[in-house]
Amino acid sequence: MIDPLPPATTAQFIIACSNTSQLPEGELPEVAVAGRSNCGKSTLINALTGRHRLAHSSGTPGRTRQLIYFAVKLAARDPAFNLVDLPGYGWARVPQRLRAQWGGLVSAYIEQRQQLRLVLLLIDIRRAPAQEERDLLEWCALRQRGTLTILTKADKLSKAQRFVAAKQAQRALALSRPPLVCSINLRESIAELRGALMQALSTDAPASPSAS
Ligand SMILES: Nc1nc2c(ncn2[C@@H]2O[C@H](COP(=O)(O)OP(=O)(O)O)[C@@H](O)[C@H]2O)c(=O)[nH]1
Ligand SMILES: [Mg+2]
Repeated sequence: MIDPLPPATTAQFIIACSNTSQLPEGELPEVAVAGRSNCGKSTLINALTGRHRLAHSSGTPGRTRQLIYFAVKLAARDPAFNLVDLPGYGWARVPQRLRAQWGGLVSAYIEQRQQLRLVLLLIDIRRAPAQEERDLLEWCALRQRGTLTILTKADKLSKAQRFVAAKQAQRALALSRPPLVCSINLRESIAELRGALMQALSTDAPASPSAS
């Protein structure tokens, strides 16, 4: 058992949205969490906030097609933001097929949501990035959305294998820097992710591709 990070000052479920008219009002910046089903989205949200049951909605049918909002403030001195758990995707070429296959809700959200600051793209470290991940990154770049790619479940590989996987993902996705390598069992990787989020949120304007 690792020594956990301090739990977030605030971490609470706000709303599950089935359409854009339900998106919460207000100016809070948002960080969206994207990735295939089972890549570790909910688990990472729990680890980030130090609330072990926060995001686990398995066994709640329907939730998998909604945008799940959590209000988060990691520490007293940190900015408040909304963390948005996106439905697991199965998308293809952008933007038309993305719209059709991943659903109008997510594409409308990424395209239009003013306060969206950062899209976290999660990929299981044991899987090579696929076209769908390239498509999402390409589409976010077109929409001038900042992105951060995260390889999850790093504890499943040795340190040497993790390094190779990160290099391969960086190349496959044409990333300007290596992806963040995370595991809920590696405390320092979660601390690093917290730091990256706080840095992204400390900029005044939505991150542009050139800034990410
Ligand atoms: N070993 C390990 N398993 C993980 C990690 N993160 C997630 N998992 C497991 O991966 C599975 C899917 O995780 P979940 O968060 O439900 O994925 P989601 O569908 O993207 O929300 C669960 O069985 C988790 O326990 C990790 O860092 N290490
Ligand atoms: Mg989930």
